[in-house]
Amino acid sequence: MPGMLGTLLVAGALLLAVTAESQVPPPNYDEAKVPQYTLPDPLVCEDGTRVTDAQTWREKRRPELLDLFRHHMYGKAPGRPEKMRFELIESDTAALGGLATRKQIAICPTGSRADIHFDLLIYLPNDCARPSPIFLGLNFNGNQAIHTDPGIRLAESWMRDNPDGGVVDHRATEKARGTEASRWAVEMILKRGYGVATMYYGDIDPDFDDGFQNGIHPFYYRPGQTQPAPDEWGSIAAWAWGLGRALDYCETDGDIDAKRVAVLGHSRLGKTALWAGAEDERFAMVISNDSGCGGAALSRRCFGETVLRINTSFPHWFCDNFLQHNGKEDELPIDQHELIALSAPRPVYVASAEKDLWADPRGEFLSAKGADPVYRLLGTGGLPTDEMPGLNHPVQGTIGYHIRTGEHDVTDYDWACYLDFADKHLKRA
Ligand code: GTR
Repeated sequence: MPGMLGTLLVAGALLLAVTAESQVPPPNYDEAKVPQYTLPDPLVCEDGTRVTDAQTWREKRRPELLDLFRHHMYGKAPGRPEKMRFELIESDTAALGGLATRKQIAICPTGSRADIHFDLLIYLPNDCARPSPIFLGLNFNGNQAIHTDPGIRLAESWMRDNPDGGVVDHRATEKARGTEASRWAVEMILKRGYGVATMYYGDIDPDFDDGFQNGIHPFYYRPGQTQPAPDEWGSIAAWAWGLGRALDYCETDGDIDAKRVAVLGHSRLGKTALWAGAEDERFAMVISNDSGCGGAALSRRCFGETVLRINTSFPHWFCDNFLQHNGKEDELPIDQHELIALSAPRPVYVASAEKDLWADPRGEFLSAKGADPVYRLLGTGGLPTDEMPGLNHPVQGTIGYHIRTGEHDVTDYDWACYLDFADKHLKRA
């Protein structure tokens, strides 16, 4: 009987999900149908006062904006765990034919590897002075997916089944090596003098809606609590929190310059990188690759993916309070240009792709531009263009932006731009 009941419940939930999906209006891709909107001014406080100096930004407006994003969108996350431990699992000073030193670390936030652990994979260039500046980002398919290097440990956590991609019974197999390699220009990065570090996002919180019973969340429930409160962390905030823990590790590794870590991510992990950069000011640079709705793109444009759409497909990404904003983008007290502004005055890069209309490239550009006044107030200069640049014409001030030809993806072109941007701003000491 319980089996039957379970089946009925699952069928019921599926039916509800299908019904909810069918109630979402089709996406708008017509510029003429973008609604009239007024963006909230990042330099006007909630009490109506205008921010005219850096100190008021730092002490009043920035904390206020951060709290608004926590409360309405991503949810608040805990701080650095007291009992956290790092275990060096493996290292090789002659990885990738001698080009790099590889390290694999288990980050154990509770102190016990058996509870939960995040596997951090690091490559550092051998041919350069240490400590190395690095790019840090989460991956979609396990560390073994970012390169064919047989020394990379297979991911151990749950993954969406994909027999063609080497994921069987929700676990990575040998066949899963290198399946995401085109998105990680490892050799190019190393040859330019940077290290690269990555973790599987599913190590932190598996990417499906299970009411937050797996992943990191349950370790933080108060007695009797069974899921995060409406203003507490969803999955994006948890993934961003995991990036902060990887940075904690970097601070302990003398081969890495923890003051020169660029956090980056693609798509949902680009949303995550932006939020990580907002929450954790130790990140020296922030890069959003095709992050779209809930990332760099302005919500109020309702172009491509909308708040209702994203909350319907991915109810676990944001905190529950965000569901109240379905279809009411114009009532949000924030918009995504203010998320980008939370990285100020640190360099931030927003990248779009021509065919990635779902992520609203123009909305991503306008959002980067919308952060510009905050950068100017802080004296760093912002995005040095008023017009959206042409295809494959990156603009790089302290805010960088490009739209490249092609699809929703991370390409070598994107990496070349990020490396140029890093050369400008994260120059090796
Ligand atoms: C899509 C989602 C986007 C983006 C993308 C991804 O399905 O609608 O917001 O995050 O997934 O992460 O690949």
